[in-house]
Amino acid sequence: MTTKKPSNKVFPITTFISNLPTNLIPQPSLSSFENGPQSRRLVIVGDIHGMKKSLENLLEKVGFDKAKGDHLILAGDITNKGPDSSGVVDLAIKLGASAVRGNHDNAVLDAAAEVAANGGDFELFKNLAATETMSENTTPPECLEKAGPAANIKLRHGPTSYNTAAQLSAHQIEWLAGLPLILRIQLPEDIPSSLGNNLVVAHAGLVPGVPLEEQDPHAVLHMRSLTRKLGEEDELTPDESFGEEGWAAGWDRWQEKLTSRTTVVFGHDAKRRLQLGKYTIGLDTACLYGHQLSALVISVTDAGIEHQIVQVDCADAPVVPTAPAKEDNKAAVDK
Ligand SMILES: [Mn+2]
Repeated sequence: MTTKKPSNKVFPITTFISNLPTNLIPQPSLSSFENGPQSRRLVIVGDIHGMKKSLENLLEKVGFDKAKGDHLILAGDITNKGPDSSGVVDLAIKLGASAVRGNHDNAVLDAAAEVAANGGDFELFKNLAATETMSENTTPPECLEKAGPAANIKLRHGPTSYNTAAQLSAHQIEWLAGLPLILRIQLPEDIPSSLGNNLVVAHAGLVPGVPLEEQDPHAVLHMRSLTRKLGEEDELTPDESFGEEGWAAGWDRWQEKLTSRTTVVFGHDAKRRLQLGKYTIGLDTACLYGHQLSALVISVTDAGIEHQIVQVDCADAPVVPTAPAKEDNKAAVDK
């Protein structure tokens, strides 16, 4: 068995980009009068990572009410690492939430598929992955000695992803697998908007100047910064490292050059916490590590489209952060 893991893999994509259905998009009160509730809001929540109590507290603080037409959108990394991924997915399904896939959701899906393709024994994979992280002097669990040929499996993930995958039901896995990587939201036009009219949700980021359809799926799940190709001023490549500035700064500069501008709502960058750019809103405020869980709440009034940030303190048992460099080497897929 080797400890070297294959490079990051994107679990098969059923939908790369989806459009939020028109009936879920907040409309000015006059036009929505005949079509349904007038107080529709979009509530977009950053990286939850199975922190269910924090999510419940945030929805309570927002006054989230599905019956009044509020719609929940999750910006990816809904699952993994935290205490109750299954409970969070259950709640998302119950509330009819929309969401995009995060790199951790992707890892959980891939781990589930890997276990299923190799006999379906989650306990074995959890133990194998845990053994990889043990010191050389540690005796492997008895079940591994009995595993025989199965112990030659080259693991694609760390123990956390197998643990989470084992907790999710087939229905929950199916829901996660069906999530798009990019969610496009066309806000009402011809009314003032604090966000513009084109809104996109993507977990990690997008490369400026590249059409949504041509974005690299791996980068959409993992990127944090942009690298400029030497001598090619407009050629930017996505990078997973934090870089001197986040990709969002480059996105904001690019939008200034355009007539039709797009605001991106994203997560993934817990280190930079809340990011309020001109055309970028970063919502990963490190709830997993004991900080805050954040929501972007978009409402439409007669005055136009307005948005605000609502936050709660972490209400779940936090996870101790690992040093990024060390984690990079250990389990590239699970960052
Ligand atoms: Mn992430």
